[in-house]
Amino acid sequence: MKSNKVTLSAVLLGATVAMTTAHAGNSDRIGSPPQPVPPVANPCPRLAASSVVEDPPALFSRGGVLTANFSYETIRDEAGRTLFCFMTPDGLENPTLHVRPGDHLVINVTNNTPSAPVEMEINPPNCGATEMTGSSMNLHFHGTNTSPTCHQDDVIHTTINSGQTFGYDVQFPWNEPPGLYWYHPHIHGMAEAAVQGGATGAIVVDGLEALQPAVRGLPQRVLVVRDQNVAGNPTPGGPDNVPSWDLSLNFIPISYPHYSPAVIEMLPDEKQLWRIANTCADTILHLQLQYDGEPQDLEVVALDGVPTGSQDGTRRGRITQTTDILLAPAARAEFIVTGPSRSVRNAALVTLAVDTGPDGDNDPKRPLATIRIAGRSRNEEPRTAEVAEAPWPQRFEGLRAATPTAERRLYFSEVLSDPSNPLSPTNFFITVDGATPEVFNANNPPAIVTTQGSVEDWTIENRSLEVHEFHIHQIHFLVRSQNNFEINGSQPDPSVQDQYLDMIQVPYWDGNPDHPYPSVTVRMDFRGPDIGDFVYHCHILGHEDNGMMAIIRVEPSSAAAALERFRIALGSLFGWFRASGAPPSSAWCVGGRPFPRAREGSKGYSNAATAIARLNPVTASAQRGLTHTELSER
Ligand SMILES: [Cu+2]
Repeated sequence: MKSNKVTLSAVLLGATVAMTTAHAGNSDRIGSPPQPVPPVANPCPRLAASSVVEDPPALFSRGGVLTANFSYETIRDEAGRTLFCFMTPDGLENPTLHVRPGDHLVINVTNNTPSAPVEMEINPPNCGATEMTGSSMNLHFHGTNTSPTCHQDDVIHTTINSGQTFGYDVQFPWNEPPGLYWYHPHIHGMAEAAVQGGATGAIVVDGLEALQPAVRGLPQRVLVVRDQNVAGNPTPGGPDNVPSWDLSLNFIPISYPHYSPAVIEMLPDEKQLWRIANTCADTILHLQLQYDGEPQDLEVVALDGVPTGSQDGTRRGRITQTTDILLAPAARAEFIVTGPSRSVRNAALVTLAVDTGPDGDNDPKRPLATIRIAGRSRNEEPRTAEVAEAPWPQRFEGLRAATPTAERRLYFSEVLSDPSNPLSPTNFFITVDGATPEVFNANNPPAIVTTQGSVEDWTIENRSLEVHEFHIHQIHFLVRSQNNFEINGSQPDPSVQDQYLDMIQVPYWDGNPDHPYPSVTVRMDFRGPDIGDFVYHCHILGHEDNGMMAIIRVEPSSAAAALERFRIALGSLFGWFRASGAPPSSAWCVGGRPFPRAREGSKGYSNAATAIARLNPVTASAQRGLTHTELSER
C-alpha cells in the first residue's frame, strides 16, 4: 500500500510540475509585453483575374515554436470594398502557418486599423481590452483542439482594439490530428466583415504522411477560397442569377458576371495533394473537378483537419473516394487529384449551385479554376515529406466506442426582430430544446454546462427555411447520423458519415407542419484537457453575427480540479506565479474562480439584437421565419 501511495504522489507531483512548467513556459513567452508590429505600406494586395494560382506564403515552426508578427490592417479596394488582412513586417499577407503536434504558435498582433466608437463593455474575466469597439479584432484558430483560454483560442473575452498589441501563445496538443486548419478574427457582430474582407489564412499541422501514406512525396497545394461583396452590390438572384457573394481563390477574384477562373498549372496525369479551405464568411461550396464535363474521382485523405478513418486506434487513415465535396463555410477537404491527360480539352475545378433554402443566399454554379497543362517541372514546388515518422496516438481515439454520458437536442431558428414588420432584421438563434431562445452576447451565461471527461450525443435540428452550418470550437465531433434530409430533396452525405468534423451542414426545413425537422446527430468529445468557456455557432457568419451562437462551459473533472488546486498551491508556495504583466490564462487557471454572471445594468447591449443589427444590418429580403411560439407549438 505504501509503495502505491508513493507512486501516486510521485505521479501527482510529476504531473503538477509538468503542468506548472507548461504554464510557466506559456507565461514566459507572453510575460513581457509584445512589441508593436508597425503597419506595412500598401497592405492587403489582391491579384488580377485569371492569374496563375500560387500557394500563399508559408512560415514553418522550428524547435517546437513558430513565431509570427502580424499587423492587422484595412484598406479600400477600387470597388469600394473594405479589405482586411494580416501583414508580416516583411510584407507577407496571411501566411500559411505550419506547425507540428505539440508546437507553440506564438503570434504578436497589432491592430493597426483606425479606431472606432465603443459598442459594448465586455464583462470580466477580460482578456485584452474591456470594451468592444467598431474596429476590435482577435484571432480564432479554427478547428484546432487547443485551449479556450486567454492568449490561446479564447474568442469570448479576447478583444484587441485599435493601436493595441496582443500576444498569443497557442499550444497545439501532442495528439493533434495532422491536417488543414485556419485562422480568422472572431469578434461577435463583426466576423463576417473581417472574413469577407480577406483576413483569413491557413494553418497546416504537418505530418499527414504518417497517417495517409498515399500522400508521401506528392506536390501539395494550399488553396484558400474566400468570398466578398459583388462589386456594386447588385440584388442577389433575379433573371441574371446574381450571386449573394463573389469568390476568390488564393486572392485571385472570380467575379460576377464573367467568372473568369484562376489558372492551376499541372503536368499531364500528375498526382497532387490539394488542401482546400473554404474560408468564405457565408458561401457554401460544392466542389467538383470536371474533365470535359465529367466529374473526376477525388481521393479524400482528410476532412476538417482529421485524416479520414484515422481515429479508430489503428493510427492509419482510410482514403474515401468521391466526385463531390460539399464544403460548408469554414470546412476543409484534403484530397489527391490526378491531373488531366493531354487529350482533355477542358479541365476545371468548379463549385456547383447550392440549394440553401427559400430564406437562404444565392450560391450559383461557377468555376474556380481551369487546369492548364504546364511543360515545366514542379520539382521546385512544395511537397509532402517522402519519409513519414511513426504515427502518434490520435486525439479522438475510442470515441466511437465510448458510452455517451448525456444526450442533448439543439435547434437553429430565425425570427423577425419585429414580427409585425416583415422588413425588420432577422434574429438568429441556436437554442437547447426547452430553453428560451437568446441572441448571442459575450456577456450571456453558458447555455450548456458539462464536465471534462464526458461524451455527449447532440442532435441539432434546423427549424428554419435556410441551411445552417454547425461548428463547435476546441473539439471535433463524430458524425453519427443525418436525419430527415429527404424532406427537401437533399441526401445524407455518405462521405462525412462516421468521420470527425468541426463543421456540418444541417439542411433547411421545408415549412410543412407535417414534416419533421432535418437534423444531424453528432458525438461530442469532452475527454480532452480543454476546460473553460467556448462557443458553438452557425458558421454562416452573417447568421453568427446576428445571434446564432452560444456558450458551453466545460468544468474540470474532480480529479483535474484537485490537480489544478494543488498546482496553484504549489505555484504560490514557490512564487512561481509572479506578476508577469499578462492576465491570467483563464478563470479556471486562477483556481476555479467562478465565472461572473452578466452584470445588471452594465453598459452595452441592453437590446443586443438592436445593437448587433446596427453593427451588421441584415438584408431584410425573403424573411419567412416563424415565431418561436409557432415553432414550439409544433
Ligand atoms: Cu446559419
